[in-house]
Amino acid sequence: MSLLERSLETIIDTFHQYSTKAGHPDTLNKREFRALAKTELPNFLKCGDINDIMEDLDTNQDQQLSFEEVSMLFARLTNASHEKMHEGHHRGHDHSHGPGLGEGGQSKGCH
Ligand SMILES: [Ca+2]
Ligand SMILES: [Zn+2]
Repeated sequence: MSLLERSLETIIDTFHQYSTKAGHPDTLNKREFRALAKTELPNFLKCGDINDIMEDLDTNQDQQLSFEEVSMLFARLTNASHEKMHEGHHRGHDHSHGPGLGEGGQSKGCH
């Protein structure tokens, strides 16, 4: 598999590592989502936002996050990181990137 394909499967594997901890094995409850966010997204997600983010992602409001629901977050974070890379960096023919969310040390995570 290519690096990109492996990266996409890593997202699925990581989701399942947390979704299988309690309750329904294929959804994240609040606790599982908090654990995933803290451990796996310490640089990309700011601490205080986790409850709001979960509410926002839970589009069918069943207090559980399906893979489909949480995949919106991964898409948004990827996009936000690319936007960050372009702060002060051109998008044109001299296209270049600064640090993304992970490298920029946007937050120190929360423990
Ligand atoms: Ca849901
Ligand atoms: Zn770019």
